[in-house]
Amino acid sequence: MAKFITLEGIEGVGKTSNLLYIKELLETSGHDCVVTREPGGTSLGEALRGLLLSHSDENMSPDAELLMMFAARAEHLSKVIQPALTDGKTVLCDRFTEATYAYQGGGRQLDVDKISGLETWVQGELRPDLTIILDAPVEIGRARAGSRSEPDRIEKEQDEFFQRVRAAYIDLAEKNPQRICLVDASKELADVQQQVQQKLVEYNIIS
Ligand code: Z5A
Repeated sequence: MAKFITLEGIEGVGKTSNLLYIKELLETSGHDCVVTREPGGTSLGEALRGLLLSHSDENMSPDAELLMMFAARAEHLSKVIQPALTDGKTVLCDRFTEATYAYQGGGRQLDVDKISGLETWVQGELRPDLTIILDAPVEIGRARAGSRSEPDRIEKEQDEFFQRVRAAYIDLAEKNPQRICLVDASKELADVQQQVQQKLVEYNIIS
């Protein structure tokens, strides 16, 4: 029964809004769920998240950013994700390695081989059973995220950065259809949730 499910997309597409809905669907189908997030999910991971998303304008080298994402992930896998899966629980994670391919690979234009090397080192064979990418045009995501709060270090990037992030997500879904799917998140929330439910059925996560 244990499944590893991740939710992805550019900022403001509705990950937070859909996470609880997915948890409810999973629990109704008998999954015992652990909900977590990246970067974060452990005390070290949350401390790294604070550094990664600080409101500072100080530059961080793209390699340092990449390595910190994977440092947080190594801790998260060892302390939370692997133990939960071993215990038969379903892990529902707000972002995971596909975010690294999209943001550090697409957005920062880092060499994808660096990312896949770290992925293999830190995760071994482990990949999510299903990754749902909530996809919407950058203008929609940014408008929804809007004036919610002061933008963090990554949210301060220009639209072109997020266009590359979105394109990288679409590319991941096209290349890995067996475990990564897109949902049209530009629609109303009820419509998005219906699409999400259909994907969970299609990928045999719920019946
Ligand atoms: N990051 C990275 O670079 N590399 C990595 O490897 C990892 C992460 C793991 C983490 O931010 C940052 O870390 C992220 C990528 C980077 N940086 N950026 N940008 P995060 O995931 O914690 O936060 P976020 O991406 O900025 O998410 P968000 O802004 O909180 O957005 P969201 O959770 O997707 O959206 P929401 O809060 O559910 O919805 C936003 C608003 O839209 C809200 O008012 C909703 O009520 C509304 N909404 C939601 N859905 C709809 C629909 N369908 N219609 C209308 N309105 C809607």
